[in-house]
Amino acid sequence: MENLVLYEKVGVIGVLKINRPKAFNALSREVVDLIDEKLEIIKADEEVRALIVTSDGNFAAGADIVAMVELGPEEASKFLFSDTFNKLENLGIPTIAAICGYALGGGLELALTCDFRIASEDAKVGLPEITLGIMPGAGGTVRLPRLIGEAKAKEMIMLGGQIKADEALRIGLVSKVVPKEELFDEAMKLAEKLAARPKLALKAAKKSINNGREQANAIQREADIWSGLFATQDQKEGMRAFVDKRKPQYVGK
Ligand code: DAK
Repeated sequence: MENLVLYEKVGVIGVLKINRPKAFNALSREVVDLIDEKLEIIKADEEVRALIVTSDGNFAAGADIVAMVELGPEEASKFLFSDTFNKLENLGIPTIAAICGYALGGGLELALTCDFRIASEDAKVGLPEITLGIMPGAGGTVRLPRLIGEAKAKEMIMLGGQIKADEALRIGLVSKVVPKEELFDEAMKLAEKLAARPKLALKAAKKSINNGREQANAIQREADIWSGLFATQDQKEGMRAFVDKRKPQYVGK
């Protein structure tokens, strides 16, 4: 069977790779569970001093729409992503998302849980959930406005468009843009720099910055609002239209 999530250590740097290229690395339940398993391994490994989260080709085109289409609100609320995303956000070591190609929906939300984001020139990022009749539900409405400001976040979330790497850099969504072939080396360079800093001070600084957010309730409330949308006809229509490769016809119900 295909290994959907790869993990290796390069010296003291952990490298976590999503490996579902045929579906543009869409995050199925299985992919998220495997990420969670790897995070537990990383948490328990005192040797790992920084983590790079990346993929080849496309970072991740969001949660698996095919798996979500027919979910009802209760099932949607059990479709847990946030526990894993919160685990990544609160990892005691620095984390870097190295983004190439598409980072959309849950894919961008995954990158938002990392401490740093570096993009390749071909990266396109966005939260297109609104175009599917839903909204971001794995931290996007909470983490994105904090990072880039409410007005720009509302534009991205409420219009659902994609932005290119240079625009992502301009608005502070990523901290660096490099040619695609240099992306991994650039992430590695940053990881090694961070790994050379004193680990207890680094962990404390990260914890203190994250503590200032007090966002746990907001993330849970977001998930509740998100799963409520699975009772609407528009969610079914939006996701069915994606699967059928046609334009959705929304009715506002
Ligand atoms: N899910 C499933 N399959 C996907 C996918 C996705 N998100 N994105 C792409 N694919 C699949 C396509 O169906 C297609 O498969 P085949 O037809 O070849 O079998 C293949 O990948 C290539 O896609 P396209 O043929 O569409 O390729 P294009 O180059 O034309 O377009 C694209 C690439 C990435 C722009 C397009 O595929 C696209 O728009 N994808 C959907 C992007 C999207 O809407 N993402 C947001 C999904 S919603 C939560 C849990 C999760 C979430 C929130 C909360 N809780 C538990 C609270 C997250 C939700 C989302 O992420």
